Amino acid sequence: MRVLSDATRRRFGFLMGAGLVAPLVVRAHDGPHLIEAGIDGFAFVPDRLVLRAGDTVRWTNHDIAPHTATDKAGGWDSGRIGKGENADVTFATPGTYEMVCRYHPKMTAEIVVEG
Ligand SMILES: [Cu+2]
Repeated sequence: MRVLSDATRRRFGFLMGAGLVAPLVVRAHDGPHLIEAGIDGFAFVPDRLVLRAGDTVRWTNHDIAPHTATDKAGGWDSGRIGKGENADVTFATPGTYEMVCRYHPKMTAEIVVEG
């Protein structure tokens, strides 16, 4: 088991308290998972996700503005996600995907899909 420094522990505790730590990594082998993620303050939260092929990510938009979760390479797209709405994307193919919002190009994130 990895030993965390006090500073790391404090930071993690802070993030947990702020509700910002989603289940980032899904390691179980008991079938596909649904991973909840958010869009908040014109940012994908979290901005990096590691999942397994077959998993689905559900993005919920907490902003007033609409957003999208879109593969920069054009392989997949959530479509428009309005205020309070959510959209699912299922990742069948392993790889590392750079994600962007089509309406706000500064909103980026990385999706790592393990085989
Ligand atoms: Cu956006």
